[in-house]
Amino acid sequence: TAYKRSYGDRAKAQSNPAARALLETMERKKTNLCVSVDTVKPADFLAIIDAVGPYICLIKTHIDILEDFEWSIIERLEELAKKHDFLIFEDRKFADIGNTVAMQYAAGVYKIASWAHITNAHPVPGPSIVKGLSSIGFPLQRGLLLLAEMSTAGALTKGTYTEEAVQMARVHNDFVIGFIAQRRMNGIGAAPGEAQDEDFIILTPGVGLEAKGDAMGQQYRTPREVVLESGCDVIIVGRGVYGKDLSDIDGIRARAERYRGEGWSAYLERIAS
Ligand code: BMP
Repeated sequence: TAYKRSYGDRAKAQSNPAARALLETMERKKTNLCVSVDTVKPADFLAIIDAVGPYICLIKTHIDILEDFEWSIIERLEELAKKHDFLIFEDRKFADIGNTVAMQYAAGVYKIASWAHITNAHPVPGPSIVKGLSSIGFPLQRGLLLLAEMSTAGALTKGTYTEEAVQMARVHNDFVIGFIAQRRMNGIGAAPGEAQDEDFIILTPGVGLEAKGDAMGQQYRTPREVVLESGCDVIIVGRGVYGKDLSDIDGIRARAERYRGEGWSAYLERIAS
């Protein structure tokens, strides 16, 4: 099965350019770490990205958290992505009808499709959301992740909801490259014998080495649990890396290095087993 193969091997079989580039970057830089930079001040945002850049395959943004947004932040982000060789994932969580999300993705203040290699969507509106986003993103060689599961306590993303999210992805697997989820999704809800060689990339938030959760329902598991035991591909780490003191750049760099190491050794163990 796909998750026992190397990232580099899996890259070769991907037809979506964003999926292929992500897996190739992981193999080349030997990292399955995605850092989520959830900061309010653009200066912190850019300084943290520059510090963690060498250790990551992907940076995850919530661009609408930034205060005093201006386009030069995007230009700087793109320069850092080139300098450190990583991709950009805007965690936009689109959730509206196809016609609306197409405009939200292409236009407005942030013009997400123009700079984010990857974005994500809730499957709740049904296939129209994928159609709408694909009409903008597919010609730009972008990739979409569906939120099949969430990391928070009491999340409604379970059972047939998760199964139907996977079915939706299967129908649009040129543009949908994988899932935000807590475990591997290949083959879920498929008839026996079908979907044998599908290979969805699983990106997993709710990863932390120190805490078990936060005061607002977040739940953390370790990189080892996520990558080795649950078969996920990319660990998404926010506060575990940037911590409480955003000016402690050395600490941030050291934590990124640590999570990279933990994630990568769990992966090596997985493909060797
Ligand atoms: P932290 O590691 O600091 O808990 O941050 C997790 C990040 O991942 C946040 O940006 C959050 O929006 C995102 N996220 C999540 O925590 N759980 C999900 O199920 C989906 C997410 O996108």
